[in-house]
Amino acid sequence: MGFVAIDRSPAGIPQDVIARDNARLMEAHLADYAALAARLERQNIDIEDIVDKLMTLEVGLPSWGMVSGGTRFARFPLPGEPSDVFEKIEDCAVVHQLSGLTPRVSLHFPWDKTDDYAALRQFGESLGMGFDAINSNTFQDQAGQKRSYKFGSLSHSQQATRQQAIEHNLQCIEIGKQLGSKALTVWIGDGSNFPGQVEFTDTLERYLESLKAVYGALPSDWRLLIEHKMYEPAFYSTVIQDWGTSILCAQTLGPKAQCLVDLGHHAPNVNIEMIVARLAQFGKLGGFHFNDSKYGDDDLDSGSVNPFQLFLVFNELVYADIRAQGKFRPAYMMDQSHNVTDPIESLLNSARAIAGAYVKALIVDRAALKQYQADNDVIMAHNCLRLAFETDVRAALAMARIRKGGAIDPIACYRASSYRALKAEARKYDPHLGGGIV
Ligand code: LRH
Ligand code: MN
Repeated sequence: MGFVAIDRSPAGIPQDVIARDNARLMEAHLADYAALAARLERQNIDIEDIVDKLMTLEVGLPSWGMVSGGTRFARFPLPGEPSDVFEKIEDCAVVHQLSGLTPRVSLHFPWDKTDDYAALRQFGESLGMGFDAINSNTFQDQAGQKRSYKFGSLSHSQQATRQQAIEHNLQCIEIGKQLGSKALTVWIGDGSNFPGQVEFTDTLERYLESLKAVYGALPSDWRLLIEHKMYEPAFYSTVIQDWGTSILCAQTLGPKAQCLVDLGHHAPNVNIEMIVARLAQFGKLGGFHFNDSKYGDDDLDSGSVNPFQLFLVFNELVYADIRAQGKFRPAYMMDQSHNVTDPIESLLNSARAIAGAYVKALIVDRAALKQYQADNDVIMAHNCLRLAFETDVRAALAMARIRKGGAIDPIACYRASSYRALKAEARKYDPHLGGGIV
């Protein structure tokens, strides 16, 4: 059975809308680009090198972020939001079309369950979209599920429940193979709310025994990404609570197991960029869930609260890539919850923030930085980073978008297309549709 396209409104943004909006902004853009080129040239940096490198940056989109997110208090659906995985991929294609940065979507199962994955893959490819890491879900009970995950999943005290969770992860790998994905992300909510509720060591041993079975089923060219999180839904202990536990598990499992860093999964003020450096140093940095937060796992737009931290993370990633002679390829993905914005606009903004952090990290004068660090010239070493962070690189980001057929001003172009309004007319609107998080 072929894929079921349920609405006939245009897929994507009409090219003439993009061309018209770019024409409106082109003269000012070229002036800004020339000014930035001259500024970087004074630092012996060729802006064309920077744009070429930026053209290789790819960030995966979270399928679950394509609908309005919510909290335990409420979710406020957006008219015209996707109602199934096909419509989610359509909207992902719009983000990629305008940003040029997001050619893959990361699916979550069973939230994105459908009955023909070959058709889904074909549909995605017809819109220029591929499939990033697959996310399993053993933190919710599905209708008709035999054994509950209330007291855990891969680390549950009872073998039968662990086996159920293992089989779900094996099914996710099978789906991923059909979609051309190359990684499985395993985040579990397993933990406890009371001292004494679980025995820490036994619980982690059960988790490792379960994950060994999942690891054993991975195709040779796949990665298993272990995602740590300090708390929630468990509020006293969490089985994979921090990067230390995650790297020990990844080292125990084998070379295909690596750690995924979700920026929101750490206590406030934790030095996440140093965690990134550590995981990269030991060859276990497999991927990211980019977002931002002020308090807990707020899943806010990347770079919207602490853009300097995002820059410092990319500063470590650029350095790790230099140390790896350019062969350092963690899976960059976003994991955000868009509770009060149009998800497409938030993802366009976030893709731009991520690209901006990367470009600013690329223009750090590393030779000067290394010398100032060797000389313990603290201020000059710090200012090497500050100078790069304070450089307005937006013209370089816009040039990369133009060269990928995207928009100089993605948000303005998206609004000029009336895409969401057209989708609100065309798509069925079900305010009770759960985006997954709620
Ligand atoms: C857990 C998490 C995980 C996903 C979920 C949607 O907080 O970050 O990556 O499975 O959000
Ligand atoms: Mn995450």
